[in-house]
Amino acid sequence: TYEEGYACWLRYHAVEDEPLRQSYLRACASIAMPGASTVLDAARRELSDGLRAMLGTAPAPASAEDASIVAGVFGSDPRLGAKSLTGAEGVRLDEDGFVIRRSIDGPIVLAANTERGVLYAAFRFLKLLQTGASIERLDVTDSPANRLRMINHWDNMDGSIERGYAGRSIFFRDGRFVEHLSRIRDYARLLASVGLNAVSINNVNVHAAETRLIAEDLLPDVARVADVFRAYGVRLFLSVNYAAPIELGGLATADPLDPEVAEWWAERAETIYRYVPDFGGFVVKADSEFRPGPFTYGRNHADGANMLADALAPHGGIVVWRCFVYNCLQDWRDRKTDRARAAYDHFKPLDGRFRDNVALQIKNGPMDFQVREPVSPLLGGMTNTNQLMELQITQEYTGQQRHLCYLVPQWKEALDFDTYARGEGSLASEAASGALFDRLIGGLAAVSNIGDDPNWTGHPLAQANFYGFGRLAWDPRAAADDIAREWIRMTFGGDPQVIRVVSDMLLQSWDIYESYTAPLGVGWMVNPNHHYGPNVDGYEYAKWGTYHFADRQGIGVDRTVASGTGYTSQYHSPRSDRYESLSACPDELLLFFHHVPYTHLLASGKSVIQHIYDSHFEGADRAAELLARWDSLQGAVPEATFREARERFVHQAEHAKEWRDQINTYFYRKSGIPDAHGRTIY
Ligand code: GCW
Repeated sequence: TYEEGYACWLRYHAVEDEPLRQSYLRACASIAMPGASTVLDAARRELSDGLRAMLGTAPAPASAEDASIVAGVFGSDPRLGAKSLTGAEGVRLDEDGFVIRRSIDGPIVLAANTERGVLYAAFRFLKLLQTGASIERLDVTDSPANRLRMINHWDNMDGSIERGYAGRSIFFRDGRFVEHLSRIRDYARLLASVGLNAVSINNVNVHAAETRLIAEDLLPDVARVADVFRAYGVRLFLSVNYAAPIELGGLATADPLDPEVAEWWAERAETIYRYVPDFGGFVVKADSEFRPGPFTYGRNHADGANMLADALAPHGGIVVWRCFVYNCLQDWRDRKTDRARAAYDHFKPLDGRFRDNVALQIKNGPMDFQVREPVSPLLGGMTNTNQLMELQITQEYTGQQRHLCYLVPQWKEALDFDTYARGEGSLASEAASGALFDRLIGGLAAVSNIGDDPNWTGHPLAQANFYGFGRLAWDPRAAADDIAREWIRMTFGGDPQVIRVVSDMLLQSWDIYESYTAPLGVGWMVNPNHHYGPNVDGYEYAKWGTYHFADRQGIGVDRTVASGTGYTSQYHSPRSDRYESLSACPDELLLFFHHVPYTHLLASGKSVIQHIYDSHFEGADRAAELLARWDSLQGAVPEATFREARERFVHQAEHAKEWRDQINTYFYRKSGIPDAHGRTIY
């Protein structure tokens, strides 16, 4: 049925273990929630609906003295305790943090510093029941590692979604906002349930129609949507067009240092806040892929961002300024220009010159969400500037939600990456959260993978990426396998076979996808424009400067200081030395950093060419096994979900063969070196 996939991980399966259900029922017999507000109402509704679905009965309303669950803001009832900055074991409790406590025979207490924290406590409590935990005694204290936990939509007002693979926009249709907001409300619930607290609803490529989102005629609609999100603790942001003063305001310039321009933005900000008092701020893609920006006026990106920041500052808004700035027109003969260098080259010199309410949003890798990239050296490269790490949930280069690719392990590698910015142990996740350099604003942002498909994400298992991003934005230390297992339990229930099979499939899927696509970190062997399917030379003969430089001798991009673009020097030592050295560079990134002959021996002991053949033959076989493993779950997962995923696994198995054959034949013909095992290469 429609609902099966629609509810995602909030399906609230009935608890089947009877003794457990009885113990839950006793613990959840009645509830008191002092206070009234839209956010508290949401928390109340979630608890009541969730418990009813799982236990058969919702808790009865009661007074705080008698209730078995007491939930609310610290101090709003004596049983909730006083406002507190630390929880169990001295854990810092920030504005979104919460505690869940229960001592023997006492009530269950869900308490937080803010109403939003209470909502998060409610979802966490429900999750304990969803995952079959004991709630006899509870002492949970939790606080998010990141202040900003954000989703970016690339939705256009005509209803299309740039790089969207799950239907049309849930916000816009035919140039207007959708009329009914119930789906947006359901979306807000999903965001809040994993602790996400910010959303930008329109594409960073802001075209004519979306430029008008900050105009008076559309702001009432923006406000309606913001109201829906606010009830779930989510702040709304808009992507803005840097040239809006010209295109919307009729000014002659958008020069950030022109006082008239600054005044225009200040006035715009004031107007926006009249409609949306807690408006989050602006997301800006400037001077990137033909979008306008401060470069047009000979200004730099600090000039550009600060002017907008000053307009928002009086109202508490922030500017999320993207660092995806590069020269996208590079001649193939030019071996010095390097797109990977660009973000660092542009922004590092400006470190310390951005206002406190600016955060630079940096893609996890220096190129563009490839299957495998190193971590951007800008994370941890700047010490005096707020940073956000940008991830891509939508699977632009990772199978477009037709292939299975659970991205949490990839994100974990980026988050756990040691930047060495302040010596060993300087994790990229802490550069992003702000903890590394004591910044006030920090966090994670990610490009959404949802659309109006009945199951939100097209591939039913792609919901795990949406869920996983939320979990990591809250707690970057969470483990990929734990996240997978809890998502499966909440989505499909507690069948051990389903948990085992699906978690193995998820956890291996990134590796499988990597093995049959572009090898050893070189990336980009896709069709230009739509970015799907194998096309080894798709970018090699285009002007975007994303070459792999394969010729009859070898392949790879020389990014060393010694003989290449010098990109490796953007990292701190010893990271930089490791990438610079041909022998120390990790195999999986070899072709990202070095140009080598096909006969070069990897650390694994294989030659590059034999590695390409082996990984592609194995990868295609493993893709076919995914289908067989999924088939073993027929009857154990909902029928609609089974079918939707099966269709995709059939395609993936076929498409993986196409990848295998195209890549293998290409390198066989370039190198002239046959496969050591004599397998079929066309
Ligand atoms: O990955 C590229 C995409 C573009 C996108 C751009 C960006 C929104 O192919 O579609 O534009 O990145 O991140 O700005």
